[in-house]
Formats: sequence, C-alpha cells, structure tokens
Amino acid sequence: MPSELTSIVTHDDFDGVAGAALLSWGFDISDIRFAGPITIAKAEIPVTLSDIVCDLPYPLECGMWFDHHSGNLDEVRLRNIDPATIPGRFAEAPSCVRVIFDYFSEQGELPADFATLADVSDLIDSFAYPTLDVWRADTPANRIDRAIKCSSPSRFEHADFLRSLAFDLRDLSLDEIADSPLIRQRALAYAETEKRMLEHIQNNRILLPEDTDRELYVVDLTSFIQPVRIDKKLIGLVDPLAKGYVELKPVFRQGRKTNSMAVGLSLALSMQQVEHKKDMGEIVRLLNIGDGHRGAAAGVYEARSALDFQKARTDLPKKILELWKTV
Ligand SMILES: [Mn+2]
Repeated sequence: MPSELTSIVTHDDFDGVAGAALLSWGFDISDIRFAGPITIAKAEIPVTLSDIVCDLPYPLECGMWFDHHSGNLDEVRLRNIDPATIPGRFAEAPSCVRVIFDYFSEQGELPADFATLADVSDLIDSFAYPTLDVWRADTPANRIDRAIKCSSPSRFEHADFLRSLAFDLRDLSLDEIADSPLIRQRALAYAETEKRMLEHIQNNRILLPEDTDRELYVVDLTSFIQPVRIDKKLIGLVDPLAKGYVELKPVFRQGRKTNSMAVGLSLALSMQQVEHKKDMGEIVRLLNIGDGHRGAAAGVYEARSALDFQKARTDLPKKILELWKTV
C-alpha cells in the first residue's frame, strides 16, 4: 500500500459518497473531495499520488484507485497501463462500494452496517430495483439518495453536505441518517424537482406514427432555451409499457444554446425482467454519434445549421426507432 495517502477523491453520487465512507474508515482519512467523471477525464481537478480515487475514471496519476466501470478499465488499457500495477482494486461489480467492501473484508472484520451499505449501493448504482414501487419507496437508502440528488445553493455547500454525509455513513446506521431533519428536508425538496421532471416528460412527448406498439417513449426538450433536466427513469411512471426511452435536448455552451443536440437512450426498468437483444449502445454507435452500454447510451448530433437542427428533431427519433426495431 502506498504510504502517504492523505485524501479521497470520489464520485458525487450515492455510490461515491458511500465508497468514501468505507475508505475513510479503512484508511483513517477525513479529507474528501467530490467530482464527476468528466472532471476527472478532462483532468480539471488536481489529483496526486496522495489521493485515493473512488468510483471515477483513472486520472493521470493517483495513490490508489477503486472502481467498477468497465469503460474506465478499457481506458486504462488503451493508455497502455497494466491495471494490475495500479494499487487499489478494480472489479466488475454492481457498485464501487461492493469493490471496496470486498477489499477490506479480505483483511478483517468490517462494521455490520457496511454490509447493508454495500447491498443498498448495489441496488441504487446498478438501478436493479425489481419494481418501480421499490424504487419509489421511502426507504432510508432511497431517502438519502434523493437528498444527494437535491441541489445545494453552491458547489461549496454541496461538497460540505456530501462530506458530512460520508462521515455519517461511516459512523451511523442508514436508519439514523435518514431520520435526520436535513436528509428529510432535502429528500422532500428533490421530490418537488421530480414532480417538475414528470411534467416535462408528459408535456414534451413526441409520438412516432411508425411506432405502432408505442415501444419508444421520446421526450423532445430541444425547444427550451434554458437547460432542463429530467430523469428518464421517471418515464416508467408515466408509461409503464414503454420499453425504451429517448431524450433529445440542446447542448448549451457558456449558457447559450448551440446547434448541437444531445441524445440520451435508456432501456426501461421492466426490460431487466425479460429476455431481449435490445442494445442502446449499439444504436448510438450505428448512428455514429456516441457510445454506451446495452442499458444506457448517449451521443451528440452536431447539426450544421439551425435548419439542420430542426430537421434532426424529427429525423433522429425516426432513425432511432428504425434501429430499435432491428438491434
Ligand atoms: Mn458507481
């Protein structure tokens, strides 16, 4: 193990915060910073040999790396780095917390609460809920997840919240944490955000006449002049029968709408229970606009002009539907 490990750099989602809780316990480190995958990929924050990087792409260098995203492992190999030489652990697991939990389990006894934490992290990070009701249920873990998704007045305050939550996840049970007024209040606030997302999903649906079985639910947010965020998983509540979700939205640069169109595709939760060959990643690759996995993929269509952008609003969903029918 490298000697001078002094801080943790982790993903700013449930898996990342809970992963930091285990690492903080195991390495006795309380300096925790948060980042998104793109921040790391673009090397926008300094990461050094004294950092443990958790649930994020492998940076230029770091002291230890814990991760479970196969795409990140591919990146490491593309850079001609032998993953076996990187201290820490990579494993294909439903969550990074699971990877870290297994790592520490091999060295000795872990607090009993950590087993529960690994279980709920698996569920949340791989979105493996058996039903929509289980996902919507006000369980301690779901409530904490919503509190994390709730935005804060500033990045600084958000990082502060995540940091103290990581310590709570290290020292307290999920029940105790979920019962705190701050978690309750943030989870409720996020429920309001979700309500607005549901409205956007319903009001901006486009119906494709060719989609006679209504298999794809297409949400077109391209007419908005301000960024609008939706959680595509919420489509499952609006239309439980749809099998695939498509989201179109403009790309904003420096707050201004561009001629680029972001395309997001994901499979419905219900598709986890049936045999199928649908592959959202393949659709995006065939369109030559991006990449992804079977369950979720994303890309950007670079329109040549405002006119081309308008044309793509109708053409892209049609092409996606054609490919959906064949892959
Ligand atoms: Mn993760």
